[in-house]
Amino acid sequence: MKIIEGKLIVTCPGRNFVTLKLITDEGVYGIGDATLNGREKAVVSYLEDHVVPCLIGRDPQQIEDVWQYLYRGAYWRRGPVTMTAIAAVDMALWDIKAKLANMPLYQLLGGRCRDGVMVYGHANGETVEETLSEVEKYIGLGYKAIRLQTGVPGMKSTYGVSKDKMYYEPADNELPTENLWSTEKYLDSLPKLFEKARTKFGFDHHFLHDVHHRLTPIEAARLGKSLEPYRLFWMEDAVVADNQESFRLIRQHTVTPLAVGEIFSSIHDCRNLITEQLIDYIRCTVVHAGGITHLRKIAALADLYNVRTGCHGATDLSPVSMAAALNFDLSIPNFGVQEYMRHTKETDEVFPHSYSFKNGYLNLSDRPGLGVDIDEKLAAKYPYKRAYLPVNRLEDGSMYNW
Ligand code: CS2
Ligand code: MG
Repeated sequence: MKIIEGKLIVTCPGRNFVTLKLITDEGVYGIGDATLNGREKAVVSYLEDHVVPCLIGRDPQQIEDVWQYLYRGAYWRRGPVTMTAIAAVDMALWDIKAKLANMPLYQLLGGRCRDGVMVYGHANGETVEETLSEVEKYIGLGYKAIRLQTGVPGMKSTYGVSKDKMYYEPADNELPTENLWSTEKYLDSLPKLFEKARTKFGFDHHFLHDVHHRLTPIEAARLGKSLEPYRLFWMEDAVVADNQESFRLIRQHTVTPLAVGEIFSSIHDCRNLITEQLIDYIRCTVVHAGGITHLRKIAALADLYNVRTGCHGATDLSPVSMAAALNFDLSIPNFGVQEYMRHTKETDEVFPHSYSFKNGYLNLSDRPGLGVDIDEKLAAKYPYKRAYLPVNRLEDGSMYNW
């Protein structure tokens, strides 16, 4: 069996997605997500110009060998562009293998470890009251876990808080918009949100919060400590993790569980965080951390140190990534939670998929492969539109911290 073609499909049904389709001489094909938010075309070129030519004629069944060939063979290792490109190939190859086996991928990965995948949704509002009424909606929909974000009083806009609710899109402009940030105002206001949330809803639901890398280690330590009475499921991305050592300082001061890793591309980005037990949840994803093959190695290392997974699942991860993540989540022992930011109707139509939400859990059907496809004709109706995430400045105009 041979790979005869590698096609890149770029589409923008509300936001940009890059998909790799690998076609074999026997007609079976596999798809992989290759979307890197705001840097989409860099991955398209990496795949089209440098990876696909090396795949033509290769046996798609040799997944590990292809992974090693692309990772070691390039000489230039790691980094988000490289690892997203490798991830797309890896997902497509697992899709092919599972279709050949006529099984959903999670069966090939060892079978189910759980009945469903607990997911968390995003409740966000400009004010505490607005956020709480969003939380109520999510509880009404059956969610067991909810992320709470609220506007920082006195700041014009806050990342993660938008006017649209169930389907908001963080990459909001063709050039980066600029937000202002005040750590002091944030640290004063956030504990009040969780105090009110626990008073109103009690302790039956998991509550999470994303700091989006805005703090220094000692500020993060203070925040973790002040949130302890509200028993968060996790505090995410409290600091940038360029220095893995930063987490030692946070850890010394608080028992609020810590999550990090959505921007990591390799096991080496989190090796110390895991082996020194400095975090509780690792958020690496299939698409940005080298695919299913590499993510399973990260999860296996994490399992040795009681670190559970909590894969990134924002809207910039396509339904192809979501399907791949769910196969992974179902089959590993140390799964924690899966982020689930819903896609728009247009996106769901371009990527018909076999996962569905019920009572706080996502689940997959028995469809062979990853359980997701791409409608190429429909995809062609939505041309690429440049879009970026916002940037942040402190009130004095500097970009220090993150
Ligand atoms: C966020 C995302 O979902 C999350 O946890 O951090 O909004 C993230 O900033 C984007 O997915 C970046 O592409
Ligand atoms: Mg995040």
